[in-house]
Amino acid sequence: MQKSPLQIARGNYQPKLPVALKGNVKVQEGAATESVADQEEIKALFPNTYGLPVLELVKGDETTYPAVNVGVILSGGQAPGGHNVICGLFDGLKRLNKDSKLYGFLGGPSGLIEHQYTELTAEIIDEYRNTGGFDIIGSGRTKLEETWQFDKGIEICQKLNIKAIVIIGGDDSNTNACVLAEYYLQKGCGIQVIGCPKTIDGDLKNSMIETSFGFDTACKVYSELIGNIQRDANSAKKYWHFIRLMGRSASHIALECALQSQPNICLISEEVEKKEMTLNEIVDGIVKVIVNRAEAGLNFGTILIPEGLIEFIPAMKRLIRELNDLLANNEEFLAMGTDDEKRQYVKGMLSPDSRELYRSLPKGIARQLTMDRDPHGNVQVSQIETEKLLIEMVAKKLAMLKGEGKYKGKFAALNHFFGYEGRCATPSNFDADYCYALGITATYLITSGKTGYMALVRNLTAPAAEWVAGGVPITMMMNMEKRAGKMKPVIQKALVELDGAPFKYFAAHRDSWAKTNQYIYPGPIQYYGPSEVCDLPTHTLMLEKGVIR
Ligand code: FBP
Repeated sequence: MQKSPLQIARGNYQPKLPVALKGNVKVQEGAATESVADQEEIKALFPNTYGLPVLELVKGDETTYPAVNVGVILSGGQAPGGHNVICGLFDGLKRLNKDSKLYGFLGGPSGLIEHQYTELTAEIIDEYRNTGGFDIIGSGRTKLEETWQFDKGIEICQKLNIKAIVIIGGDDSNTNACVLAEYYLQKGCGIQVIGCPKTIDGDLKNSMIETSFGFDTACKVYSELIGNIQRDANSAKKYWHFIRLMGRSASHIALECALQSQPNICLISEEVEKKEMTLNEIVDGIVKVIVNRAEAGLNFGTILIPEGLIEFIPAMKRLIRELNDLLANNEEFLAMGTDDEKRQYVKGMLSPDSRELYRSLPKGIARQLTMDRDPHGNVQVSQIETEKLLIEMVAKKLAMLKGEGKYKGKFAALNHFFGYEGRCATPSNFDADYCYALGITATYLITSGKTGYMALVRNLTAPAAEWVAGGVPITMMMNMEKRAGKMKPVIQKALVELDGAPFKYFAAHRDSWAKTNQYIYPGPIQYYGPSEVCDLPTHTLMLEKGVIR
């Protein structure tokens, strides 16, 4: 297979390892833990995995390890660095005992249930070192949550003599990893389950997990593109660019990209919700900036829009909730032939306020709101073209103002959506190093017999050598939330905190970014060169840790 020079060079890159993971390592137990909320309920649901201590990997004595077979699963959306978690796991296992084996379950969690797997050999692993994507074994969104699925997992693990499963996934997949760990303990089948924090969305973080892997690379790719667009906008001086960014519900990606590129506007869904803003108020805010810039002769600019925005507009949220309930397993709706038929049906079923809102939406957006849900029953926000909706509404408002003589500028808009462009990018040094360390860490959690833990690597704003590795009990991150009408134990999703340092920094600067051009052009990810160019973590992390202010 032909490779680019960068592919070849990255294949030879040796991820930087924390000192704690070099040489002989032992697991040190810290204090017992509690879940972040709803302690009694979580304890009752997880009698065997609740209250476990936080773990830290420290220098240990020379030990011999028996060979162990491990299975690995990639779950959910792609995130740069996934391959390196697997490479770290493979190298870690082989380092401790060359007879250990790593099996990859194919196509995500369904591979475990359907017994689709492959043994990952050194030859395969070497092809994927420091590469983006999840193609080494594929990923999927099947939810692992029913006992028959867990039992199918036992069957294949017994057949392959697998002692531990590593699930690389987001908050929902890690919640399910913990349910699986608990079930296997209750059954006494001797299969451990370890999770790893993955998602470009950046919403799997808390007091123990500083960031999920993939967020760094994805944001750097999007920020490069935004910077390039800003340079173009500032050169041509004729377009407003409406740029929607992936990230599902949370606005971490949009916020991080704003911090890296300083656009004229960046909407933050969490703020929209807090201020209970309507769609019209959001549009008015954008129009105000456009009118002001036009008065200064600047008929161009950039606007970042988090993909989950519309779910945070209270009236929209109500409409989406009604649609979720209405469309769940609705055979009648699915059988309808035309979009018009479906639209009429939906209108007939909604409450008066939601009906009014639904009717006011452009047909395309209304149709997107009724498209297939994801396996968790959520609207697939990546399919909803909010940027086009905003362009249409802003254009209308500006035309009205023009008619009234209140706007004399020119408005030409272009829309963009950045998501899939960044999810499989070659991992930045940060993600390559972080993920490899997570994989090695998972190895030690397995060899020390732990289960129900998430691999943990902390102190990430320091040089990689000083990173701290260990494990956090997944139950510690859980609370009870309503999902599909039922209270369930889940890992708390981290949304943008409006009193957190990243948002505060943005809020303190956004007015001046709106008025004048203070664009930053981050340029492409650099893999080789000075550390201050190549190894920097995200602005979000550096602001959160007080490394920058
Ligand atoms: P995960 O939460 O599984 O990591 O997925 C992240 C994500 O890229 C979201 O940002 C996006 O909304 C979604 O996946 C898109 O899903 P799909 O890959 O199914 O189109």
